[in-house]
This record gives sequence, C-alpha cells and structure tokens, in this order.
Amino acid sequence: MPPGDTFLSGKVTYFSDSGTKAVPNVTLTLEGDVTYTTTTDNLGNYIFENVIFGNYILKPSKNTDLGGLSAVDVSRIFRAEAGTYTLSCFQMLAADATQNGTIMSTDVHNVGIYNVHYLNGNVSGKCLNDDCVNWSFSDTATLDCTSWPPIVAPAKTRSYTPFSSSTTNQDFVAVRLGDVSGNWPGITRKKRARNPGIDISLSPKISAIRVPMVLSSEERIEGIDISVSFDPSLLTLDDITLNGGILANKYYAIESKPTDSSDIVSFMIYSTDEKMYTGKGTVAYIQFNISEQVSENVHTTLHLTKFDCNEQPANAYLLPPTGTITGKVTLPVAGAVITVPGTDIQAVTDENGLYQLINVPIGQQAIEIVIPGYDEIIQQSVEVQDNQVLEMNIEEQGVKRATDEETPIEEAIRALKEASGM
Ligand SMILES: [Ca+2]
Ligand SMILES: [Ca+2]
Repeated sequence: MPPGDTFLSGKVTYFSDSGTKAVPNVTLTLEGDVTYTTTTDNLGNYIFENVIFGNYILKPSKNTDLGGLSAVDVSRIFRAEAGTYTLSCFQMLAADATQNGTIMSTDVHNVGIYNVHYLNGNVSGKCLNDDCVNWSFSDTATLDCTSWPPIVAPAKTRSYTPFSSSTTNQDFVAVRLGDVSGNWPGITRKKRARNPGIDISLSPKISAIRVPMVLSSEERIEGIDISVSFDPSLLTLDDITLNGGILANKYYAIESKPTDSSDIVSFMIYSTDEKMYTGKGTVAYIQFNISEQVSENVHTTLHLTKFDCNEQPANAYLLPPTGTITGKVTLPVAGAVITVPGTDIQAVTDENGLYQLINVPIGQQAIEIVIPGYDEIIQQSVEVQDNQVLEMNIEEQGVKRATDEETPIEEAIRALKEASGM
C-alpha cells in the first residue's frame, strides 16, 4: 500500500438554490489509522492527497459563517409547528434547531433568541441546541421525508472500508440550523450612507420617550429584524410594542434581546399566521426611560442601524418623539397663525380662536403667533412632553394692536386713485 498519489475529493454545497451555493471553510476530518484534516475552499471543494490505504470515516463540521437566521425563519418554524406552513425535507432539518427529531416551540424560541443576539453582534454563550452545533450535513441531496416526524437525520459521515483507490465526488449538502428560508450566509450589507439618526432633546420634565419605527415602502410583512443604537448613560430600554402601529392586534409577535449594558437594542417581529399584513407605516414603538434624571436640557441621538424586512434591507426610519399643543387665542380672532420656527408645523385658529399643533418635537420649543391686525409677532416658550397634549392659551394682554398708518405703497396707490378721480 504505497502512499503514492492517492486522493479523496469532493464538494460541499448549501441545500437551497438547487445546490449551486458553495460552502467554504468546512472542516473535513478523515479518521482512521491515520487522521487527516482539510477544509473546503471558496468553491466548496476539498481534497485529501497522498492518503494511505486503510479504513476511514469522513466527517464534515463547521462552526463559522453563522448568519442566515432572521425573523422570517422564526415565522416559518412557528407556522410549521402550528401546521399551517409546509417545509421541504431539508427545511425540516433546518427547522429542528434543537436536533431532537421534531419541530416544536423550543425550536421557535431558540432560533428567535439566537437571532436577536446575532443582530446585537454578540452570540457568545448562545446555542441553538445542547451540543452547540450550528451546522448539519447530509451525504445525499435527495432525502425521503414522507415518514417524518420523527425527523431522521441523514448520514452525516461517509465510511471507507477500506479506502483502496482514489475517489472523487465525495460530496455533502450543508444546512445552517435555523435557516429554513435558505438565504444563508444572510444579508451582505452594501456600504451605504450612515443613517443620520434622530436628535432628541431631553429635559428635566421628561421621564420617558416613545420612538416610532416606520417602514416607508409597502411590503407583505413576514418578518422584520431591527437594531437601534442609543446612549445607555441617558436611556434605559423600557419596552418594545406593536400597540398603536400598523401590526397591532394582528397575527404578529415580538422577540427582543433582554436589556444589558449594550448600546444597541435588537428585536424582531414575525408573523404567526398566513394572514400577513401588507402595507407601510409605524411597525413598532421603542420606549425608553430616562436613566438618570437630567438636570438641564441635553440632546441624545438614536440610530436605526438595521432594518430588514423579509430578509432584505428595507426603506425605514425613526421618528422623533412628539407631543401636541392645543389652546385658544382669546383675542377675538380667527385666522391667527401659530408656528414652531424651524419646522413646517403650523396651525391656524378657527372661528372660536382654537388651534392644535401636532407632531411637535419634545423638549423646549419656541412658538410664534401672528395675529391679523396686530403688529407684533408673539413669542412663547413651552415644554413639550412625549405623547402628551399641552394647553397653551394666548391672551390679549400685552399684545399691541397695529397702527392704522398707511404703508408708503398704500399711500402712493391712494394718491394715484385720488388724482384720477376714482
Ligand atoms: Ca426540535
Ligand atoms: Ca434565513
């Protein structure tokens, strides 16, 4: 049995996209009298060279490239468990994240928790199953799953008893556990202009804020993955809720990463039924408490660092928290114009002098009032609270009525009219 130029080779591909997707960095261990290891290249190919004849077991393994999980996968595992969504054989292998032969709520839970930690950039200590296995393999691309469950794992190894001549096509099909949709390695983010974020003015009177997250393109929403960065020295995550948004009281659930000292909060929204909502608008609200009561006005910035809808980057943005100002101008005027300088927020009083300004940014705000027949612009300063209605009445006291003097142009027009006998 000369070592000679004997070899054993094959390829590892992913289960989706008809096996066209190569899986690099798979470790292959050929174990026998002698043990060899090698890894797949960027095309998924591997080769053992100069293998000594003898008995061997060939085993693939992988613990890298852990993307591909999302709210869409969680939704599909949830619906498969509920019996409303049908999975292919390989999708069932992916859905059984706990590797116990059945698809259950623990699979939904484990993939969900893993995904929000992955979004947050830290999966250390998080596992999909007791053995912390992330990948599964099959020695064949054609599985028969008509008798499942229980899910029968295909052979994950190849045996050679003995290996006695060079051999090719010793292929494996790889499955990233949890990736039912088959979009591994996940979203590759193009370098794009950094989201400018929203600036929020915090003041001593504000104890909590509520920030809407808006999907601005219409989608049939199966799953959404979101990350928001914030300053943990000023803000503490209180809650994430669908209430008040377009997905409230519909078939959706939220999974979020428990709070820690991180400056990013990640969560996902996944559909729990085939009746999915199609539309755009505010999908959820993040509520923060002000962690240490600020003593004066300070500014803080929130950034939407990820917003993927159905495993694709989506058009989305955060809205600054706002309040409402209502009141009455007690001068006997309709048509007084009330504005928030520097914004396009404006209201005009009705015949009773009543007005309402909505979506006013929270914090200290200057308000300007222009009243017909009065020659000064009234300026007032108010403290706008998150999601609250503030009453501000404007009274005549101190407001100077305009003089009846003609402007030079009016004077010129009158003089012309008089001269022409009109
Ligand atoms: Ca399971
Ligand atoms: Ca996926």
